[in-house]
Amino acid sequence: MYWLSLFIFSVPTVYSQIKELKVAKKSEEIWNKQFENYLNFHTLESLMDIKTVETSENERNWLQSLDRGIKNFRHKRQIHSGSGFLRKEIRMLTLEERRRFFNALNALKNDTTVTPNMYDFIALFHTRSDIVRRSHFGPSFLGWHRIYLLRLEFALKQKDARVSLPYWDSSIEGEMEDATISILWTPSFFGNAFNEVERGPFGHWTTPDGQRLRRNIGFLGSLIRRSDIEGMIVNARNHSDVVRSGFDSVTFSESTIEAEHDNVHAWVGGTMSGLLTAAFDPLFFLHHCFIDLIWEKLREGLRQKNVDPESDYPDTIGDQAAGSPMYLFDFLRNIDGYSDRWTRQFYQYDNQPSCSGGTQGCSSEYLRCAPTRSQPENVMCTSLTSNYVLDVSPRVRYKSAILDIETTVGPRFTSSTNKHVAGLFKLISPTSPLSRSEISKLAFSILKTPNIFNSIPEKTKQQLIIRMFSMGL
Ligand SMILES: *[C@@H]1O[C@H](CO)[C@@H](O)[C@H](O)[C@H]1NC(C)=O
Ligand SMILES: *[C@@H]1O[C@H](CO)[C@@H](O)[C@H](O)[C@H]1NC(C)=O
Ligand SMILES: [Cu+2]
Repeated sequence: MYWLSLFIFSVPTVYSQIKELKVAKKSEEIWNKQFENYLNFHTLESLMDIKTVETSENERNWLQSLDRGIKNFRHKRQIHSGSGFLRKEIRMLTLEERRRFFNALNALKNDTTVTPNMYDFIALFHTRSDIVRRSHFGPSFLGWHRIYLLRLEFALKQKDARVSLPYWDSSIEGEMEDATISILWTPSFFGNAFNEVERGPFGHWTTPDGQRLRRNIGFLGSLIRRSDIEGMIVNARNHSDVVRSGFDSVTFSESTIEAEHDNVHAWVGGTMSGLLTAAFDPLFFLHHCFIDLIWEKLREGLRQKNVDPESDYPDTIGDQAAGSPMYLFDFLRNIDGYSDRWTRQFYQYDNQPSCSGGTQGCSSEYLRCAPTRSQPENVMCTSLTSNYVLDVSPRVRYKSAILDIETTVGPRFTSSTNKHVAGLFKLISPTSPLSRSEISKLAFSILKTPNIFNSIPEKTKQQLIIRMFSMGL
């Protein structure tokens, strides 16, 4: 189920609640029509049963222990700037820090004192349509996820007090020629890039409905470019310019933080590409941590324009309004998520990896300064590639693509599906390593999937059809 398909999924059950957001019935119908061809409810059926988390007393106590610090945020009189913990890019951690982080995640996953386990207990909140609707598509997106990340971070700290949440700077991959061979997709970092995740720190993980984590790196979506972030920060006059204002503000050309974030979910593919399944892959939290960093930079930019990011909450009615309770964290109001205190009191961000100041290796053995796609004349930090990257053979990519097409076909908010789709076309050739029936299956899956087919350049399409014809498919 792709990102945003929740919209369709949730319409019957939450429509009455959506009304107060004034989403016109008409636009809902347009949405339905636009996407009905793409939708496939397969992956959601099993989640329906587990989407409501019943909390026992034990579970409530645990949640309270996690949220205690968050709850007290308003009572601290003195704020010592820079006294919080430091969030670093995953490749900037020492080996020891990275080992501790992965261990703490696994300790949460192994701890079944709450149901089904501590990690999934937190992730399951992101599968509930009521919660998800109130924390996406509008101005609460930024503040809500900031608090959600803190909840996981405090859980990690209960397992190992020295662990902080790292972020994944996906703009590094965004500058690579071929990000599918980035060091990230090795057992030392996140494990497999394609198909089921069988290696690395999450190699044995399953979701509560018994599925392995899946990825399909770079097949759809797009990564955040440094220049896009910088442009957004320069151009934003206030938060209203960069946040959505409801379902019907979602367009194909919007320049919002949430849209940028959607595209990265799609780019990772598999588990991460579904709004309701994404949080089962721990990469979710590192991705959102980077989104939160971008927001922090944007807030600095607003301050320089004499806009106070704490009080600059877009005019909104309904449950994403400034003064409405923050859903799931209803001891807070939505506008509390925009408070400066979170980054003053709780955490700060380490500098993004950079080549300036003579840090030859970007202060990481996994990064190096090199010419990049967007700025070939300049050097920027870019990820090392690895011979140990898992499963990038054409056959594996083919299987992964088929699986993603079959199980998670949906709308995609990017006009240009990237070159990996074009790469798949190369498999549709007489010299392909695939069997004839595999070639035929792949070709027809692409043809039958409008949002994939439509995003392919016209010329490539013609080539595809000619090639299929000449192969007698
Ligand atoms: C979690 O459980 C797995 C599988 O039983 C085990 O291999 C791993 O060492 C455990 N990790 C932690 C941190 O408890
Ligand atoms: C954001 O800026 C625009 C343009 O200056 C303005 O029209 C709008 O009212 C501002 N929004 C808020 C919430 O201040
Ligand atoms: Cu989310």
